[in-house]
Amino acid sequence: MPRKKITIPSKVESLSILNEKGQLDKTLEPDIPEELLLKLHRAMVLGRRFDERLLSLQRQGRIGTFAPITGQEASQLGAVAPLRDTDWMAPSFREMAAELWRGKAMESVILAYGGYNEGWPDEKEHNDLPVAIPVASQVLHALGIAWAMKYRQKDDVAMAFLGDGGTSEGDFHEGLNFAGVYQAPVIIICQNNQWAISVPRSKQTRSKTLAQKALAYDIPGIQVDGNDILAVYAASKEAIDRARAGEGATLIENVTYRMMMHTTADDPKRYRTDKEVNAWKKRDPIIRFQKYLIDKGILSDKKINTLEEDVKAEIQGAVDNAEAMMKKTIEPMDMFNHAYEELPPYTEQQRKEFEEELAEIGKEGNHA
Ligand SMILES: Cc1ncc(C[n+]2csc(CCOP(=O)(O)OP(=O)(O)O)c2C)c(N)n1
Ligand SMILES: [Mg+2]
Repeated sequence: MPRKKITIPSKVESLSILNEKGQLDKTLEPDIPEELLLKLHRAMVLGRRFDERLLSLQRQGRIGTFAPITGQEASQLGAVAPLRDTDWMAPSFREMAAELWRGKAMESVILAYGGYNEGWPDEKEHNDLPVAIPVASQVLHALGIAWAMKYRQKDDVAMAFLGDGGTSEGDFHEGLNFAGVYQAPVIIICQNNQWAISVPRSKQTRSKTLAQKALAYDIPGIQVDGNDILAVYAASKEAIDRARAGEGATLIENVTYRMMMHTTADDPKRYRTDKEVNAWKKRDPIIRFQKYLIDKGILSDKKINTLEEDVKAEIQGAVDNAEAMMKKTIEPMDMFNHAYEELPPYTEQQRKEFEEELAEIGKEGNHA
């Protein structure tokens, strides 16, 4: 029997449109209307400033632990911008800017991070799943929805978010395999932010790119400069259009950087250098995009200052509203109302017992 090479008909591309100085490769410039460009810019600034405000609220003990998104604004907003409202998004725990873009209120983010049920999305309002903490589970969630869309012959698509660390999980590989076999309309956005808590990208996998992991499942994989919003938008739009046209799944690796701590419970100074962080500061996605918009003649320093003031006031309004909501009596029975359409018998039993207990406490005039 001969021994011969099998040709694998796939390749991995890498895409960058704005360089690190914000200069444009005109041949690759996506056709994005001015209004959308400015809306994206505003969303990036809002995401950054809100992240900073959340961090200060957390440090003052006004909310609990959360995962900051600073540095990853382009990587998530460029991905969701080409989605339609009826499409689906399955976020992990680091997609705050994308969730706001899709319609989540800042008040909900504050309430959720403050530990209030009321902060989680009302699925009737938009087609997004709540934040899912189990790493890489988002791939399976989005895939299930995508498969359902296909089964129902709808042309809606689903987008999953996960991190570089997530690509080492079984869920990620099972999801890609299933998506390939069933040609599911799912777009998997891997935000490669170089760290999985304290595990660096170099220890995550020997693969040269994360995008190439798609090839084993015969799915297109592309590596994108995740701090270049034009490149992220272009790659995502292409993948979304393909999925909608019935051509199946895509894996997109957005190369970016987690500028802050993993969560507010982490101290990154224990495992990474200032030199590394400073090198990435030079690739700030907001500054690069602003340079592009200024060169295009649709943004100026004056407009940026006005926008900053505007965003600050909007954030302050949301903080005030959320804190007023926190002061209102919260309904403890609510915890039974979100997980199941019909409660399983043992949970129903717990619900009854809890109800009785609350009634007892009420009788004693001891309602804490
Ligand atoms: C299945 C599972 N294992 C472990 C954890 C604990 N954990 C939370 S985030 C995280 C690292 C995730 O890194 P990455 O996928 O790169 O995402 P990033 O936090 O960088 O956005 C781990 C191990 C978890 N949430 N779920
Ligand atoms: Mg990571």
